[in-house]
Amino acid sequence: MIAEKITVDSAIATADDSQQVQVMLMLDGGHQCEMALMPDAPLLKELFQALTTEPENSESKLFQIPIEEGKGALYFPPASLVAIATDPPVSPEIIKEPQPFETWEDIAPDEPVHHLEWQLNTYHKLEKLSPNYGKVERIPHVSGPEFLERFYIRNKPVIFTDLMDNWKARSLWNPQYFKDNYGHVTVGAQFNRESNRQYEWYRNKHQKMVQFGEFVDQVLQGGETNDYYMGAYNSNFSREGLKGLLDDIELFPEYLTDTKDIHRTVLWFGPGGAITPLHFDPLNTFLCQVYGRKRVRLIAPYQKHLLRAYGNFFSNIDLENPNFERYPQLKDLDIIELIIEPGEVLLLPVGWWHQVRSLEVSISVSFLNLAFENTFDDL
Ligand SMILES: O=C(O)CCC(=O)C(=O)O
Repeated sequence: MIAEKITVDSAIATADDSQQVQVMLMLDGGHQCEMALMPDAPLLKELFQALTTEPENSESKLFQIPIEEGKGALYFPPASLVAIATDPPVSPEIIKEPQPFETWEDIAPDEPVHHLEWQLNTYHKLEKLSPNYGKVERIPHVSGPEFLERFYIRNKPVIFTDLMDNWKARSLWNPQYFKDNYGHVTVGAQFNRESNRQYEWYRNKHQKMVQFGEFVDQVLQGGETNDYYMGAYNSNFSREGLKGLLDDIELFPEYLTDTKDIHRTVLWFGPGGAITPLHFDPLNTFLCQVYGRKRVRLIAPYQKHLLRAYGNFFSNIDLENPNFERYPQLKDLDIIELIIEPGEVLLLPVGWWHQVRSLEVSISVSFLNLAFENTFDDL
């Protein structure tokens, strides 16, 4: 093909000649086309864009450039532009290929939060395909790495049946033992819980100090009730007078940090009928059942949006009496119900909702000092 030079109608540039840039376009087949443009002319940007776009990504458009004082026009597709020469050189800003994601953020709104719910429901649906869905395994202890792999990192509850076999507490602890050996010690417990459904949220109002012996009498004589409980936040393992109780429990060397941590170990003691309302913990914990049995109702974290959560960790839903009329979404809730027996240890994985009822007078210990990463983002 014969090389041809076309001079373009400079009417497309502005009148201020001194600022104009002389632009020479080299086209396929040796054609050249010369024109004068302002350095910030949109056409100049588009030409550079055509030059830097891969042919397969270039739009199916034609450049149309007036020639011969507007009597004619030169048409060419972006892909036929081979090079651009300018005098003087133009700023790199004009040459820079546009970054699609810089502009995408401006035009795409944030995803509505209900899209997260779609994702959570999808995980739930997939999990339900498993024949083991909703079952919590009961197993003898496994090595630390196996526990990590099979349960901890998978955020999967499990019950260990033999972890407490070497605990003196298993044979020693009962209400009478507490009274006989620690009855004189002042301990923390919650009272008057039946006057207020949100007794965990308003826990400070209900927390009182009492002689351990008096509390034992109340538990033994009061029958089934949720009115008083030595539950969360009692700090009783930190009390000097109760230090002896720590000698009766053992750490799980493969799963827990290697010293007894009085600030991250909790003593639970109360009558049948004591209820810890529905909540989740922002870390993994072990609930170790020493005496009596507890019913635990569990809800997987991906059902959180059904639970009317408040105060970061709590829910207004009572899993023992779900109010389907008021909260119709509860029909989609899958409640995993299990009973932990004396000597069993339940891993309550981070984020799992749980509501716990003591089925009879009950004593438990929970550990928060797991040996694996157990600190997560603040809520
Ligand atoms: O045993 C209980 O009453 C509740 C235990 C519990 O909720 C927990 O350890 O987080």
